Amino acid sequence: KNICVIGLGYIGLPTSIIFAKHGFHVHGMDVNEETVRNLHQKQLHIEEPGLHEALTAAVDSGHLTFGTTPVEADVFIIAVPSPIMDNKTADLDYVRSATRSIVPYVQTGNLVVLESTVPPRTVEDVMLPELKETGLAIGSDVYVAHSPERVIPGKIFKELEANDRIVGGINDASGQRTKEIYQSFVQGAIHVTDATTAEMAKVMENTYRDINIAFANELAQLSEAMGINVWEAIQLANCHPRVNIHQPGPGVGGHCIAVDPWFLAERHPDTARMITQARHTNDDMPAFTADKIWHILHNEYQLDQPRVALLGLSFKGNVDDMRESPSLKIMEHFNRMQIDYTVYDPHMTDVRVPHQVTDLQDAIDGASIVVVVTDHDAFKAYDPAEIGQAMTERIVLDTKNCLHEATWRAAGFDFIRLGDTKN
Ligand code: SAJ
Repeated sequence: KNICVIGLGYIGLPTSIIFAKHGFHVHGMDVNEETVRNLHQKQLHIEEPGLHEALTAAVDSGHLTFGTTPVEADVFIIAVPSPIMDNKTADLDYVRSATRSIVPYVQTGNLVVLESTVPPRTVEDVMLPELKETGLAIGSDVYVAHSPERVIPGKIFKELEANDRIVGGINDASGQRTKEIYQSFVQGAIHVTDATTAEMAKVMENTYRDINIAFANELAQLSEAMGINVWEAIQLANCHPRVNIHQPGPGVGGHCIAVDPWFLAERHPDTARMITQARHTNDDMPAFTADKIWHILHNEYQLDQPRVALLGLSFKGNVDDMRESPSLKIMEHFNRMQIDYTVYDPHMTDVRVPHQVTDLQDAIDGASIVVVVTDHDAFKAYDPAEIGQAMTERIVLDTKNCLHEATWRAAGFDFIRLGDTKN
């Protein structure tokens, strides 16, 4: 069978590769000409373990081609962005235009699958009206389904195969046909339902995480006020067989968990009260973190001309993605509070980020405090004795509870943790 994948980002590209690996002829298309030009030369625009090798193998096998327009195929898979707009409603223009772009190519017997995460009812209310333009009977000539991606960046290939998959058809025939396609590589169970329930289930997963993280962040703030180490307390509470509290931190980043809850809240804000509150709680964490740093510098240590070495730019450990990163928001607060800083990330540099240095040494030279906001493995491996030598003071703030406290203390550091005022 032939598959045409629309959108070659974090989801579309690995999905194209995995279908190609399992014997399908896949044509991946993206409207970004540079992306396609690079892929022709087997060059990547994203970082993901195993991606380059897998891309090379798929292209060399002759099963994977790329272009900037769709082609005729048996199956169309849409994996385009569905971001949030400033008014906290979903921007569905990419989904709409991707659907529109395949209309001239869709023929009787074809299947169209949406993988992008979207507000419930998007397949029914946004995609189907576009697909009607094919003039074909929707549901009997053309089959349509939502099969949301659920993979975590950093482990995409593993999770594509291992995770259970939800398939939501606009009717039974659409669901069954979609299941058959994904069965080629999914080792987890494939659960078939209707399109709107599938959309809801996917958004619920990320909202569950967001609410649970907001709860942890609230507990961190309460713990600071009460002289408790929240990390220790959470660990103890999680010993209970039915408790699984998530981890606090400087905020929730990424393009999924910080976005998808709004897809539930947008049409019914008065009902989605807990969801909306959790979003605000998590969105307030960068300000809470920046305030804490200001307090450390000016009230606790009363430093003359303090400078912060901010470690971490990407939104989570070991990835090179800074979308919605708490680090960016903390820097905005630093600018407003006139806190002097440099930022360093071993996984990424971005010309749009001011005060970014490409060398650890430049970040710590003359710094008064090291603040870790991303739990990169590289940071855990640092030698605090060496770092301390370059600094004017030895203060470290660990917002992710990822550093080894005893080692830093042994190197003469005052060790401060977010959510911890014990002792
Ligand atoms: N975070 C915390 N505390 C935690 C867990 C995470 O503060 O206990 C923060 C992280 O530091 C990060 C953010 O939340 O800033 C999100 O990170 P993540 O690793 O939890 O999730 P994502 O956004 O990379 O991927 C999520 C995953 N969803 C779930 O785990 C339910 C992934 O499976 C989805 O495919 C992905 O969203 C998506 O595309 O929707």
